[in-house]
Amino acid sequence: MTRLKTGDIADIKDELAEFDSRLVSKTGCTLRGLARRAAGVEESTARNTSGDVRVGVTPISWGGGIIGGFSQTLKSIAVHMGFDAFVTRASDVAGLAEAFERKADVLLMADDERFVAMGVQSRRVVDNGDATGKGFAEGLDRMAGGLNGRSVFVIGCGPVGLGAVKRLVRLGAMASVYDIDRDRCEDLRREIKRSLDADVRIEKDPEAALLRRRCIIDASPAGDLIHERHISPDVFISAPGMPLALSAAAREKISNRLLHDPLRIGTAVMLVEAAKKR
Ligand code: 2YJ
Repeated sequence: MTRLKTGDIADIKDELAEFDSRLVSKTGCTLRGLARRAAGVEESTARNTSGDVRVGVTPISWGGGIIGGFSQTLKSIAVHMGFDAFVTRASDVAGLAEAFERKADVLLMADDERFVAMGVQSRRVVDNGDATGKGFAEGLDRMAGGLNGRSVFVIGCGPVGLGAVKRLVRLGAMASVYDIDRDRCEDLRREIKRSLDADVRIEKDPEAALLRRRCIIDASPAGDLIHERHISPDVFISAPGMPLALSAAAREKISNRLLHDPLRIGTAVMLVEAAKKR
């Protein structure tokens, strides 16, 4: 998993309204709307439409340490979505206790290994990888005009790729996957069979798959995988992977048919899922 840097997220909190406008033009959904769809929560669910859900964000100093602006950015995403949110004054265990004492309904925190939202009442633990995968699959569905019955190529079989494939199956898409580690492909395939009784195809040749498929999710941390030759006018790419896998020329050519974001979409889906009632 890529560790975010201050520069990756520096502009997010001041540009959420602009991000929403761009997201609406690509997908027809705001961040909140996309997260609700990905999490399967009705627009009319009052608990998620009002500010009666309190989100406590706790900075964590373990490992690589606190990333400047990270917690404030998470708070601003939550506030933008209509939640009542705060960042704890203390970090780590003291901060977690503070969030609880200040009556947070959702606890949000990340170290170098995991980024989670925990629903205090629901006892749900929502992982960023799973939520990000779901959010970007949903975004691709909206951007490409529906994925039901269509083939989608997913690069990367980690938690984000798995979350994406789970959502793709629910959207009626046929998923194929590739990972440099073949065992991870097999693990993903087994898990999808076990949890959803669905089949996933494993691609052996990523270059051939990139040339053949029109709907692509890049859930890998590799970067520099997708080039100009892979971008025909009917290609749509949803790219949660950091760094972005598209070359500058590919990015230019794909124009508005690319969905990429380091933090907002995954966090939004986490918050909606963690705030769900049991
Ligand atoms: O609290 C802090 O400021 C830090 N402990 C945040 C650490 C953030 N964690 C990461 O960057 C993880 N590697 C994963 C983030 C996944 C985003 N898609």
